Formats: sequence, C-alpha cells, structure tokens
Amino acid sequence: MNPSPSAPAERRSLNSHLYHVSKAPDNLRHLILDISRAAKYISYAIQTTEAGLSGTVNMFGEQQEKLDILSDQLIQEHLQESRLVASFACEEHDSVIELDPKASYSVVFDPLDGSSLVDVNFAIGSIFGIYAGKELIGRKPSEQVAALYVLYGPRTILIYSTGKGVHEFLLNDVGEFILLRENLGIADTAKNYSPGNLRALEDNPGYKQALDQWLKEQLTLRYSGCLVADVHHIFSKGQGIFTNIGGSKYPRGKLRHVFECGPFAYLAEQAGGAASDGKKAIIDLPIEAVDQRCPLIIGSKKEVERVCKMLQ
Ligand code: AHM
Ligand code: MG
Repeated sequence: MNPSPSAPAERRSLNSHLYHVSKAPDNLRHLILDISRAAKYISYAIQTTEAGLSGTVNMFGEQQEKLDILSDQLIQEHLQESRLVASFACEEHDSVIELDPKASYSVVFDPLDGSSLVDVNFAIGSIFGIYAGKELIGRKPSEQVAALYVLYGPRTILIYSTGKGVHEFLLNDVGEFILLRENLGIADTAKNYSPGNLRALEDNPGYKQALDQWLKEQLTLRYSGCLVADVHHIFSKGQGIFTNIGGSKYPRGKLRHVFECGPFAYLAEQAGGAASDGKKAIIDLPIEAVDQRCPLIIGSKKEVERVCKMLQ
C-alpha cells in the first residue's frame, strides 16, 4: 500500500472528525475526547512543570517521577470523570483497576512514554488502547475498538484510529485538536530504520543480520529513544521499520504488550503496515498479564516480514 495521506478540505476538530468521519459511537467519541483533554493537561504540565525540565532524576529518583505520576493522575481523573470506563490498566499499577463495572469500555495506557528523555528536552508521548467491556486479561489487541497516542514534541499532536483509518491532529493555540492529515498510510518498503535495544545484537545473530542489511543498504537511521516519537516517524513519513528485540537477559525485551505494543500494532495495521513479535502478529497475541513484555518489529510490511525471517 502506498501512503496517500490527504490534507483536510476545511478546519475540522477531533470531535467533528470522530462524529462525521469515523462515525464513532457517542460513548467512544466522548471517551476519546476525555482522553484528549487529559493529554492537553499533560502537554501543559510538560511545558510548565519545573520537574519536567530540571534533570532526569535527582539522587532519590524523585523529579522524573513527578511528571510520570502527574500524567498518570491526570489520565485517571479524566477516565473516572468520563463515567465511561469499566476498568483500566497502566504502567503504574501491576493489576487491572476496576472503576465502574457497568461502563462500556476499558482503557490501557502508558501515561508518559520516554520520560527519561524529559531532561534532554526530546519528544515524549502517551499511548492508549480502548477495549469494549470490562475484561482485559485474555483479550487480543485486535479487539481494541480504538487506539491513539499523543506526541509532545515542539508541537503536540494526536493520532487516532477507531478502525477506519489513522488520522492526525494538531493541538492549536486555543487548545483544540485540529485535523492535520487523514488516512496515514505505511508503504511496504522501508527507507528509515529505528533499531532499539542493540544490546541484544550479541545474543541474537538474526538481529545482527538485520542491522548489517540496513547498514549495507544504506537506510537512514532515526532513533530517539522514545517509542512514541520513533514509531510516529514511521506514520508521518509513511514508511520505516522500528525494532525492540530481546536478548538472553530479557528474552521478550523491554516493551509492554498491553500499553505499548498492542495499541501501536492496531494503529500500524490500520495504516497498512504490520507489527510482529518475530513469530506472530501482535494484534493476535492474547493479554496474559498487565506487565507482559513483547518484542516489537513494526512498520513497513515487507521489512517486518524480512526481519522476522532473519530472527527465526
Ligand atoms: P518508558 O515507558 O519507561 O519510558 O520505557 C519505554 C521506552 C520506549 O519509549 C523506548 O523505545 C525504549 O524505552 C527505549 O529503551 P532503551 O532506553 O533501552 O533504549
Ligand atoms: Mg513506555
């Protein structure tokens, strides 16, 4: 599939897009809007909270945590306030938290991905996946009814899908998410590569082979250390490959299946790309535990396939 994101014909808000274009059910639309409101507060906190700019961590590891915890609290408050969330799971808790068992949706989220990059003023992000119903364990990412992420960079942008394409919004000066591009696509072949956890090269000859190929074929390296920014690069440029592969110490790598790999896998498939753990499509891997780890090979379909073959 060749990417052909189209520019919007008119100014369109996230609300209007969810309603008129994605035709999302009202509850889902309201939930996504509530999540987007939490993201606006996080975006503001990153700009204004001193802890966000004053160093990675102090010797007790405190300052960094402030922004992580603040983001988590902001999201939880907005989820609670929405009255639409039966349960949620996130990085800060080791089990699923129940809110209102009769509510329509469950939400998984990584409140502040890449927060170790706050002190160096790199882009960071938040990731969300939404499931219908209250159960999360046993579900597969393919069952998500929506996934979205927010990238806090020089500009704050939000990317979402409710299963009808992947769409990109910019947070404008008056605090509204306005459509930038619709139907982002990921081409089958990659020109950029983003290789995470290169420590695994030593244990994993397949990964070394993939890296050698990329070097030989002179792909362009793009790696920031924030998953949201690095995978967004693929959505934005319409091609690329990102990998985070385990080594002998952590065989399934560092990334979490529930809040990181699952939502991105859903979005990648929606954009015509692919996401695999090396053997299976990530959208088909059931959630067994909240803290489950998962290798991630995501991006241009042919490149994902090629890497998976080398890893066998
Ligand atoms: P975090 O959610 O605690 O910030 O960790 C996840 C991050 C990803 O954004 C990134 O791809 C990965 O960790 C980088 O790992 P490493 O520091 O090992 O390169
Ligand atoms: Mg993360």
